[in-house]
Amino acid sequence: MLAWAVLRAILADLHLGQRPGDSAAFVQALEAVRHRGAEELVLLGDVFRALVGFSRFWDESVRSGLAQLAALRTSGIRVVMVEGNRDFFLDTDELSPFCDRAGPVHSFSAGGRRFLCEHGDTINRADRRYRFWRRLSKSRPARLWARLLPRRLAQRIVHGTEAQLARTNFSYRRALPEVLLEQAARRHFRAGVDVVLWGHFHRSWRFVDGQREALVLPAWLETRATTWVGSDGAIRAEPDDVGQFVDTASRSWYQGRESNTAAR
Ligand SMILES: [Mn+2]
Repeated sequence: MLAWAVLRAILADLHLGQRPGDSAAFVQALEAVRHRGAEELVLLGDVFRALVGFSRFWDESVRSGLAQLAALRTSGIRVVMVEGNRDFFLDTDELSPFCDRAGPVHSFSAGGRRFLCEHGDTINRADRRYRFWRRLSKSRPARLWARLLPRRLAQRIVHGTEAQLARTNFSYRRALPEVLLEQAARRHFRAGVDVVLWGHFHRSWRFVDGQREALVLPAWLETRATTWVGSDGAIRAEPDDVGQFVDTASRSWYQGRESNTAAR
């Protein structure tokens, strides 16, 4: 890592609050982000079991995770949230102390390469149940309900949301939709993107086309992996046994890990 200047740290699918000890591990991960001198932290979606932009929905794990992000910002590091399927209405004023920007897509360039970050939950277009649920849950009426509902009811709905997610996403948790991922990657490549970064699927995958590449990053939830992007545009994962991003053939780091029990 000598002489390799880190610009960005990327964490995907943390699901904070889902596993014991994850809060302490998150603090450590952010400590590493500071220590490496990253300028920006990109959260590639699904930071918590669910994150709604209105504070009435926030439980203790959300509040403590957000406090960590606020502290990171205080130390001068930008925090970007890419919206996942567990994230709703991230553009509220209530969330603004905790991130510099939030949205469905984030892009940047490094070392002359153009990067595009998306969560990846819309890649499987065939999953109509999920697409319906997504449209409904992120709609204007849903937003209005979220603002007006009594707190306890609101929190019950968030917990119900998790159960709903477990059902709707089931149809594509068995295998990565590799053909759809490749198609989506090629669309982005044609639009001038050099590197596409996705989360959501929880395991590593890579597609290379000449100088361009698309990566599915492993879930932090299961691997505690941080992905680093350097000033030269190179990408590295740590710990590196979760998938070597650099100088490997495209198929070699498909992990084939299965986890049918947890909702993505
Ligand atoms: Mn997801």
